[in-house]
Amino acid sequence: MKNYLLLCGGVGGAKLALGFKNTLSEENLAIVVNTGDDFTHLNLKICPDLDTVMYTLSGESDVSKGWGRKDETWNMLSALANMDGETWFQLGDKDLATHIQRTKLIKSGNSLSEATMKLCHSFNLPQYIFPMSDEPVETYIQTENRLLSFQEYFVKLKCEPPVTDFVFKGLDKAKFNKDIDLSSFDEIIICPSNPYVSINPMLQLSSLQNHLKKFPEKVTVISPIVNSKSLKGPTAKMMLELGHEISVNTIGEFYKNYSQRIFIDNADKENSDFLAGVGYEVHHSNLVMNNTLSKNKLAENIIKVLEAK
Ligand code: FO1
Repeated sequence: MKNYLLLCGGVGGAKLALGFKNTLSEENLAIVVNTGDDFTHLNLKICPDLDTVMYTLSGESDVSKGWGRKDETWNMLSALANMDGETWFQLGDKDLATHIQRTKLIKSGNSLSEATMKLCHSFNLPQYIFPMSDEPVETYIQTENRLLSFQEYFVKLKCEPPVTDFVFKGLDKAKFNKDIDLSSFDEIIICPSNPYVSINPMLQLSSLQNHLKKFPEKVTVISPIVNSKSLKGPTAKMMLELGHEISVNTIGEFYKNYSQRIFIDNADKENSDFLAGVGYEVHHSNLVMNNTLSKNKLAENIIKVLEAK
């Protein structure tokens, strides 16, 4: 069996990561997760994408929301609301424990990678979830009037302001996770996550970017756009605001310097010729993952193609 590295954002990427987890043995899998959405809120270090992947892989996620924990209670949040506290970013009681523990681990000298490993251990997960970097990279959304921090844009303003650009702060000091030896992976999968705010922060880290550009034959993109719609979140809305067509063609153009293989949904077959013209080997599958079976099936289809290479 080959070794697989997944590059993953939050909700959409986590679904495919679960399919890979259910299909591969743990020594063949590593998942590098976006940390550009991380922020400090109520003095707590919050890493939404790491949490989403950790909860999803451990069977602890709230599947209907995509983020947060299942069987959650909200006592802290309603007590905070009664005090006119800050409640726009919803923290459930069980989820809060994760942020308290992570903040404590980091304040007592652990790196984000070490804190992630310890948290994953408490969810009975092996060590295959890694933050993209131990140094902070912060994603900002440029809108017509203001530069918004990511969570302010995403949660507080519900992705409403039109986007004109993205800014990633901290890149001068940030390095790709040193625990990941890129040369040890046979295949690299770009999960169906938002290319602009979930995958692009990682691509800005030079050692990862250089590796993908050097070995694009090892890199497979899974489209987050299906039938001219985002599988999840604001990808399609952002595409439109940036002046691009909402289509798998735009995904293909975005990753063309990093990858030579793309999986698109059966509904987008008519775009295959365009993508082949851009230089991709094009594969078709059902990319809509609305239950465990479809998550596993997609992972199996991708692995089957890549094992046969
Ligand atoms: N997303 C929301 O839309 N509203 C929330 O109140 C919210 C709270 C939250 C708390 C912890 C956590 O780990 C994630 C949370 N998310 C929330 C999701 C998250 O902010 C976004 O889905 C990602 O940043 C985008 O990938």
